Amino acid sequence: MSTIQDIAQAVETGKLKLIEGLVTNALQEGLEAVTILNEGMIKALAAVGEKFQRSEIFVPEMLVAARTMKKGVEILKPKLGSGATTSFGKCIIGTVQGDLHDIGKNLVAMMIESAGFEVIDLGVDVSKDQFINAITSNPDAKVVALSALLTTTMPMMQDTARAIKGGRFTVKVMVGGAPITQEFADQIGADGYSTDAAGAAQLAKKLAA
Ligand code: B1M
Repeated sequence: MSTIQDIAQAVETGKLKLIEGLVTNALQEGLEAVTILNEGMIKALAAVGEKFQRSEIFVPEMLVAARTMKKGVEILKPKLGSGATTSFGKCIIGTVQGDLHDIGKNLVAMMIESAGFEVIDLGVDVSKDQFINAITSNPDAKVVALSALLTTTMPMMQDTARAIKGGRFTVKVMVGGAPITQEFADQIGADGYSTDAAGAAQLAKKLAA
């Protein structure tokens, strides 16, 4: 029997080979995908971050934990979407320049897609100019979603949001990521902020309406 604790332990210790079986078993046993994600995986990565902060582990361990989580999310993906059929248009998403974290951004992209958007994912380390080029190439895009996980990349989020808002674009800008707050979002002129992926999908729909 796979428990949430087994899954959390596998993510925390980077047991890449075990995660697929553990998540598959947990789903077969009736555990909800969203519970596995929130209680098993996201909490485990938070614990990894705390260990890193205390210098109990280092970047390679953090990386293997991230890969293990990504593998687990692949298995959960078909179960996490809402299967919405309404079309809300295009959403451009990316992690801002200098920032390589993409697990949260990918979850946000997945939830936004399943809420009924066509998602254009620019990936990680996306410069202000790359965002502007994507908006120029997709003038019908409704929302641009910027993610940042590092306090050091918050200024880049600010530059990007301000460049978009300062251009002649109708697209709405939403922001999120662990260090981002509503106050910061207001300060940089973003149209919206969400703390998590499910909230981000709701927000994107509201902004696109
Ligand atoms: Co990094 N890292 N990391 N890391 N890493 C953090 C963020 C850190 C908090 C760890 C710590 O010290 N406790 C710390 C940042 C400290 C700070 O800035 N104050 C940190 C550091 C320091 C670093 C390096 C600088 C380490 C080094 O090299 N010395 C380096 C930077 C590299 C770079 O980006 N240039 C680095 C590297 C890495 C790895 C590559 C090893 C790996 C990332 C792998 C990957 O993403 N492919 C990694 C990891 C895994 C983490 C932690 C452990 C986990 C991040 C994660 O994926 N969480 C993280 C610690 C932590 O977060 N507690 C840490 C799970 C994910 C689901 O949550 O991304 O927060 P999150 O997304 C959430 C919400 O934030 C929100 O929704 C998501 C789901 O609910 N959200 C949005 C995210 N984007 C949103 C956008 C929205 C709305 C909501 O709208 C647009």
